[in-house]
Amino acid sequence: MIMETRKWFPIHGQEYRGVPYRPARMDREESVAMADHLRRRMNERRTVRQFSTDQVPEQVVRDAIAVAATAPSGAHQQPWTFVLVKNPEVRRRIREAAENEERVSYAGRLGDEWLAALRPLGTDAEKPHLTDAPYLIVVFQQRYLLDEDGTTHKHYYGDESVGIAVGMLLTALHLSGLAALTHTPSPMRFLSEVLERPRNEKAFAVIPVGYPAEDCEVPDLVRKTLDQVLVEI
Ligand code: IYR
Repeated sequence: MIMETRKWFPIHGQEYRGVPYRPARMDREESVAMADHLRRRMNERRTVRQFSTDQVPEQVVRDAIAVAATAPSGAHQQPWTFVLVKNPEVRRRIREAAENEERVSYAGRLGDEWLAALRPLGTDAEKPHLTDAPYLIVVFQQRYLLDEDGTTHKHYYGDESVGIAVGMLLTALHLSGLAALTHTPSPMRFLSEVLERPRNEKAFAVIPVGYPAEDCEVPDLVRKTLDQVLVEI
């Protein structure tokens, strides 16, 4: 038997090679019911900033990352790295560095208009979720591909690709019963240092994952209605 080793990425410049794709068509009722179910379930998702320190099943977190890694990406370059941080000491260092940046941000670096936009969320420079939540998923964007021999290849639509992957990650975590926060301390360069990432990667978001604290509150916000976001032509 010939064992074919498939590379994770076509050799640069490889010609197109198609394989059949024939997913079974879902029947109409099943499709409508699933869409309605997902809409309701996803409407229950809230960004959580107060986490319980309770452990969550690691397999659920790993599977959610595997879901994110199925995201479509520019030229199928899959320009993402997910760093799963469980170590309390590393989480403590991330919290300390993030709070140092956030203090400067909230003290005025963000500017009055931005601070006013954040007021309804009730956020501040204190980031206890970074040490309370049992996991941090730090998502890095590979700005370019760095080969083992040091050659680089341009990545296309990196922001969009990683944004889509993060959306899928948040969806998978929520549907698996876990709470998350999309945290973007700025600037995020300290994450590359603390987590010793290579020079082609830049931090995209820090996502604490866990269960909401027993006394968790979320801001009293409303979502736009479908009418407000959908234009039909
Ligand atoms: N990065 C800061 C500020 C912040 C910015 C936005 I835009 C938010 O939606 C929420 C917070 C922080 O994490 O507090």
